[in-house]
Amino acid sequence: MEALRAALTADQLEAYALEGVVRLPGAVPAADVEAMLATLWKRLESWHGHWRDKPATWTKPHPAQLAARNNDFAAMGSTCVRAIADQLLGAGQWKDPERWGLPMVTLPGHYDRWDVPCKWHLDIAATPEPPRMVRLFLILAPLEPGGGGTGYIAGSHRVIRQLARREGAPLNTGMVRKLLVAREPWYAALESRRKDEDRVTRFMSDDGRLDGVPVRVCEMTGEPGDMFLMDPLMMHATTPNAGASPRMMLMDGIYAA
Ligand SMILES: O=C(O)CCC(=O)C(=O)O
Repeated sequence: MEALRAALTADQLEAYALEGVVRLPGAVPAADVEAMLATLWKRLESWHGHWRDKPATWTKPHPAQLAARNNDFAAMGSTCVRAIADQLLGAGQWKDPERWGLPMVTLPGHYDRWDVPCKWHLDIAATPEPPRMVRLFLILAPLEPGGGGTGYIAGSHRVIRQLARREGAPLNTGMVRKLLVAREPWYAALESRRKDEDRVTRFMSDDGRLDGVPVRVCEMTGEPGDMFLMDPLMMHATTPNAGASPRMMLMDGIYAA
């Protein structure tokens, strides 16, 4: 099935341009996903003592340092992913990451409830023409709402581009946040730590606006093998895992050569 998929459809390209994130169901074959999940659990077990079949051992909410000096997660660069990189960056004009797949794990049992995060960031400086790259997030285990999937502000990549164009200089995360808090009430409220507000209703509904652009907070959810493509100028955040299962994802970026 996966090998038959060419690349992004016209609808997916439009969603990527407007929303800045698009989900690609089944972008990596199931057998490869299962093998990568088993490898990641081996690292959690031997490096952190978090055993797959013993939730009582899941004592750290965010086990870190799960990367290794090998290419165990090379299958993240599936046929589908390669076709998409060819489409967005040009065939023969990008190179494989040195090592595929940075693990992102959030273990359950540490948060009573899920809420919209207050602190958001960019991974690169905002410029009107950001680097030509494809940013990828792969789901390795079923990921339900509230289960710790990466949070993002759909539409924010367009806001950030506008901002960088207007300011005429590269803007790091701190500068972007400061400008948005000063100028945009929706964003100022998003970053505020007020306790008396239903943040899910306010920030995950369709009526948010930043600099004239419709925006809303979303979280990545889906099935093993689903891949999210995310614009490099997307504001994003870690979210709590208030579900019952570990959040198991891999993340990577492919750059134009
Ligand atoms: O999902 C997460 O934990 C956040 C990921 C993130 O912040 C990043 O990729 O820079």
